[in-house]
Amino acid sequence: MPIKIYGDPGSGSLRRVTSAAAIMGVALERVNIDLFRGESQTPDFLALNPHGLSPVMVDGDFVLYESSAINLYLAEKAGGELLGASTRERYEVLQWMFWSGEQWRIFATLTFDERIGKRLMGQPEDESIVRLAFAKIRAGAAVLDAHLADRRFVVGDRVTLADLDIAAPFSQSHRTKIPLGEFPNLVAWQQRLLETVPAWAQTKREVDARIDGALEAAGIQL
Ligand SMILES: N[C@@H](CCC(=O)N[C@@H](CS)C(=O)NCC(=O)O)C(=O)O
Repeated sequence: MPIKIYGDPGSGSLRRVTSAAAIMGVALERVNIDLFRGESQTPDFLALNPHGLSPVMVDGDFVLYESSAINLYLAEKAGGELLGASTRERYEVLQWMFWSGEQWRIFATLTFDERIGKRLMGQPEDESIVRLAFAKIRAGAAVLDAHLADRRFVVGDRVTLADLDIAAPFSQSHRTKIPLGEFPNLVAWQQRLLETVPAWAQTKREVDARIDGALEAAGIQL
């Protein structure tokens, strides 16, 4: 039975999972959840994830949410080096994944909710939230930029789950205008990911088509 993954193609969190699965050659059966139509709030979906957030993975009778946990599950199942090539690298990958979840991605999500989500609902953005998020993003980006000054990838010499978790906020950055362009090593690393990891470039096209389509349908120009 194929592993099912529920999510919206515009979601950066789903992108982390679909990219990792494609890199590892894990086949996924996609189940589309239209977040703009509230499909993550239906009783059926809430039975899978009571937080009403996607993606959710279903493998037989095993249900798992949180993209990073799903990616760890798939990486352990598939083998390969997305979790790092050695024990030490594995802990470095985990360090960056936890950092991304707690200190980084959340501020990109806040910015998306304020700048895009609220606009789609006809509400004004709260500038104080955007200011706070930008300050946090700049602080994290400065450290990342220094880390990437002499590295091609976040850990080791090839793409790992750490890169996917940390790069995901770039999915919306040209729409939300988070200040990542101030950090040249970050920009170069993102470009390197797009050029050397075909799955990452493919999922970017998917996210862009979905979000740009939704904005166009709502008559919103950013
Ligand atoms: N930490 C969660 C974040 C999941 C998340 O924020 N998902 C968003 C899409 S990227 C969502 O489902 N939003 C629906 C909502 O807020 O109602 C993960 O990594 O899976």
